[in-house]
Amino acid sequence: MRKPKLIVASARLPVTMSRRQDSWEAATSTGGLVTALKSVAERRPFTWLGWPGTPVPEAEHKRVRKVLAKHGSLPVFLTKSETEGFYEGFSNRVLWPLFHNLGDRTHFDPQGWRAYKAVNEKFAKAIEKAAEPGDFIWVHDYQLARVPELLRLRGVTCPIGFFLHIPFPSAETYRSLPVRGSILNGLLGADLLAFHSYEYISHFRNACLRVLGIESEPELIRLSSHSVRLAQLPIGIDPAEITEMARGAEAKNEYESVRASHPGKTLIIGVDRLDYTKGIPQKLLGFEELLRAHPKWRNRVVLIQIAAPSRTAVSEYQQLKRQVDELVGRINGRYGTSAGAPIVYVNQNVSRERLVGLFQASEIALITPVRDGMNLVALEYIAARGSNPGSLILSEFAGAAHCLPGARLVNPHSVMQVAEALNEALEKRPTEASFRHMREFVETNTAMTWSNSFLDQLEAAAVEPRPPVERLDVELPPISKLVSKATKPLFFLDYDGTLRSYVLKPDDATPGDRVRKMLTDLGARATVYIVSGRTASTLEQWLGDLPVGLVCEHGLAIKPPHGEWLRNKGVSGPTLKKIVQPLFEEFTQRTPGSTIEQKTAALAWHYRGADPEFGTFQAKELLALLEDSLRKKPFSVLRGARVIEVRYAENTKGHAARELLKTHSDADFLFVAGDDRTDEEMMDAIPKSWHSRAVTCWVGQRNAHAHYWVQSNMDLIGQLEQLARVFGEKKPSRTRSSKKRSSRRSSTTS
Ligand code: ADQ
Repeated sequence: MRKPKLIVASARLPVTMSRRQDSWEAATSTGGLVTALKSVAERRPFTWLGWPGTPVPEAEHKRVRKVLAKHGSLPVFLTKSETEGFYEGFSNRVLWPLFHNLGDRTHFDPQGWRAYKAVNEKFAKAIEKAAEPGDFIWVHDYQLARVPELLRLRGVTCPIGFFLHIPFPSAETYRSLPVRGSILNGLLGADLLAFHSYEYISHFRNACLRVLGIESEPELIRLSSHSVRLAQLPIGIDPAEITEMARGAEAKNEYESVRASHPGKTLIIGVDRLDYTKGIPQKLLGFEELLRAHPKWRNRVVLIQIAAPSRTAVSEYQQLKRQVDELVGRINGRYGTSAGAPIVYVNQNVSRERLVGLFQASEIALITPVRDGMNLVALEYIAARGSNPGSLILSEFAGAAHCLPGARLVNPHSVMQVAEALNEALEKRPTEASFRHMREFVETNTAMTWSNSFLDQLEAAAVEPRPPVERLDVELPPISKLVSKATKPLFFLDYDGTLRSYVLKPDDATPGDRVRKMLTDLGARATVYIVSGRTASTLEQWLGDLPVGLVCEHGLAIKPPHGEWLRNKGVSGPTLKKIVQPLFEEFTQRTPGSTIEQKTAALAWHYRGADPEFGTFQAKELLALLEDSLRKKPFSVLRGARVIEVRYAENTKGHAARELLKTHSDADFLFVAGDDRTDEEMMDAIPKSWHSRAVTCWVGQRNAHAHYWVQSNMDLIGQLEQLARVFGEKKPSRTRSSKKRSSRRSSTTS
């Protein structure tokens, strides 16, 4: 039997292709992710999918594919303009600064966003092609945020995991992203979403609430289509590999050479990509302040700053390079003597072995990002020191600050704080105990445990299999066959969220011309009911002139097409008035933006217009109070999309559906569409005897209660228009509307 594989997708492959005369050569990189995934490869076969780092002419694709296959990699080929818009553009000029809380550095350009969407689509297509049932998909980082949702839309049923390597910003910052909904929805396509820290999870949950109105639990977001697990999984390194390097000649040589160049001096090390998030200018200013405020350290300390060139074609990075050059020049000019300069600045990539030697030689590591997802350098420094404690001065804005309690945390924006932390570290050697705690974290939380924990959680997500729900297409054989045989079609259609998208004020959700025309056509050829939670008077006002039946307040009353309203008699108005109304009024007063909707047999409290967080908080309190006050009373409390509704327990769409199916028992085709929990009741109420002639459809996402799904209201309307056309050509007869009503109903008008 085939062992299910893991498909890893990242913007860049760990293999870079380059052309040498007539052949293609592959250079493999040995980044942290490669190390982390090595141990996963022992567990299950895996394929790495991504861009091979260079544009490849189409005629060469086959050859490059072949070379990459030998490295277990699958290419996603991108043109130059695609990488410009997707990678350098939207990813690195919008998401990168914004997610690092540097909103003023973002440059949104619609062209870049289009390229980002198109490239994410390309990745999703390539993953879909590579995935077989039972496989696992692990998508990496902000460049591919749309991929999880796109995979779902393509009908991929494998569990999808996503890891964000960078921070998730506060909801307040995130809100400014012009395409904020699209990125969030993209990520929410995953079954497992993991971040370095709880802080980022909490920011993400807040953004979902503020931007999409989606509420969540601390580690779970329940969507109608699936649940998204939220996990905190700080990445680690491979400490054994560093210990091994420390024993090697290259690290030893570097150690000796740097110590010999600075005899008797205390060394402070800084290793960063030359990126504006890494706080290199802040670090230099803090170091300058140390030398100014504590002259005793002049000539006694050296800061070795290694800065790896990064994104060198981007103007912000060129500017940063100039700024760092100038600062280094200024400080060295001011505090340098014939005995040497206080800063050694190396603007180069340095081998990992040499870095280990430098870490061993440096008593202090100074890491001051203004924002950093995790920061691997902090972990590498601790691992390289072995049993010889070193002082770690770390920005409180790095994810690693949450995991390394022995570090001296600083606010990098405060030059005084950085200088004082340096002064303290120079005066006081780190204690064994504080260093040991950090070492323990680095040794237990390795790159390997990180990737295995991720995979464990992703495999757990697979225990709940994704329902095999297909996208609705009325031309699909199972549906077209039913339609071709049908002579008496019956439709139950929910209104809000199904035929009409949600709006801030419920009264504004009037039907447009297209919906009215579709219902007119369909109603002329089939028996159609709009099954809604709305009041009879609203439904009458909006749809009363159309040839469709109406069901109001989740089944309180039913009006057959061209007929009269027939009401369910079980209405208990006094309890609603006495108990529920005062509670709702109190909460409306306390919650600005919330409103009460008065129905005949129900009361609804809408908080869509309230502050999302406060609204949710208030709703929780109100729910608890309602539960207490309505105990043993014939009412049910319904929690909908930012609405709490109290209604008579027997008024459910499930009851209404059963009633209607009895009335129209001669129907030979049933179509039900909905989008929220009350519609699940309607779908679940369809008796088994109807299953072979019923089509159920969910709007928005897949849902286990329905056979099919559509992405939007407009998609559904298009499909219903098509059905109206087909039935128009066939001229089916209407179902018999029972003259004998159930004894539970008595005739009334609304
Ligand atoms: P990066 O932003 O790349 O990663 P970081 O975690 O610090 O940041 O990793 C950088 C790596 O590059 C380290 O392994 C470091 O040793 C190496 N490096 C830095 N300067 C170098 C130089 N001059 N020469 C050679 N090597 C150098 C993103 C996020 C981080 C997150 C990681 C992993 O921005 O916050 O920790 O992913 O999830």
